[in-house]
Amino acid sequence: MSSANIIVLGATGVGKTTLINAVLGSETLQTTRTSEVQEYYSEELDITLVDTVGFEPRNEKKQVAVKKVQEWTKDGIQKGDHAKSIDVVWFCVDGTAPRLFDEHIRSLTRAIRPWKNVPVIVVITKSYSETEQIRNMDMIDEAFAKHAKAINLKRIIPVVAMPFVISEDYIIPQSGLEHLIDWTMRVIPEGSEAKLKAINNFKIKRKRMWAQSIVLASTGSAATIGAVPIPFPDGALLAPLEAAEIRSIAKIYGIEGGTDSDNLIRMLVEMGTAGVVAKMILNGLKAVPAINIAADILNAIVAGSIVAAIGEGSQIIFEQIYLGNKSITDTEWVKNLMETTMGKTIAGNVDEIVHILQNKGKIGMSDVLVIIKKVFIDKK
Ligand SMILES: Nc1nc2c(ncn2[C@@H]2O[C@H](COP(=O)(O)OP(=O)(O)O)[C@@H](O)[C@H]2O)c(=O)[nH]1
Ligand SMILES: [Mg+2]
Repeated sequence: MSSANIIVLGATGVGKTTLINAVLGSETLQTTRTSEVQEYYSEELDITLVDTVGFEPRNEKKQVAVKKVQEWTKDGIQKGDHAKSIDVVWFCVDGTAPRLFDEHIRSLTRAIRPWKNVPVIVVITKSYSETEQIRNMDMIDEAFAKHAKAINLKRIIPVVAMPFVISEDYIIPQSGLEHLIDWTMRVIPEGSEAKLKAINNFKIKRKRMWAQSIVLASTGSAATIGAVPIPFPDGALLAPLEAAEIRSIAKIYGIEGGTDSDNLIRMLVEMGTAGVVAKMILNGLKAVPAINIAADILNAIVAGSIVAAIGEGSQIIFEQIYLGNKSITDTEWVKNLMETTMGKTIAGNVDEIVHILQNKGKIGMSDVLVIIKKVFIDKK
């Protein structure tokens, strides 16, 4: 039995399930499965997130979501069964279409009525635009002001649960999720102090996971851009993509918006585009006589591998800075670490790619990402 249940409410399509997946990641243990209410237990945080069927649009009389929540919590109320209590509510609002129907707030009030004073956190999902975030927060503040007696609103938190790829050189990474966890743990009635360590571990693991999803998205774009049937294209071709990748990972680690971080990011991009890495991979692959693959496929593998290796190296560097083990201005260290990481990663992984290629026979574009993902990303 977990120490707290967090129930996730809001309209259909606002991103409740995506949010839960992003917060809990692969360590999630799904303990129930009905179509209306699903419980996910996090061992790490010792909390259960409860996913619900969405509130219906205006004027819908059935109130399925409200009924299901009330049903789910019945034992909690009548028998004092803590496993079915509500300790915190995440009320989700879509940041790209933040029409906050008064009906939805009223549904929320009904659904949680038995839980007097339960803390409510409003989560603005899909908060891709920072200017809209501010407008949305004001609007939500105002909408909830009318319900101040019925709803114990603690905080409004904008989040991005999944990276949003706008174009090949523009990715909006995850954000706000740690803030959400911090506030959630803070408003859970007791025991949150003792969990500080667990929360920190949780954050580090999640950041790694989020960084990996950025690397994966970038690697896919790189393979597509790189697939040209000429001797390996100019490294500059990948520069905008690498810059977006590095910047997004940096942002996950809170490294952004200063001269020092700009310099660091610029340095990493320069290292990536210097072409040394590309040559290493290319030579490694071409040196194997048994392989006879088309130039565009070869280039796609090389481009994907470069971007995967840069992403991996950057993640390690940003994590060390985030943990306070290294300083952002320690450029010597960054340079050395990036060189060794990329060298090691690539040397090791090229062998593995060669091995896969040798055993695979005909390789198509669709195999490229699968191979790179398997070699660079999955095994970590
Ligand atoms: N890129 C991106 N897509 C999101 C995010 N949150 C939700 N979505 C998308 O929005 C849609 C609805 O999300 P879902 O979690 O199923 O909503 P639910 O009905 O509230 O559970 C899905 O297509 C998600 O992929 C996000 O943070 N980033
Ligand atoms: Mg859902």
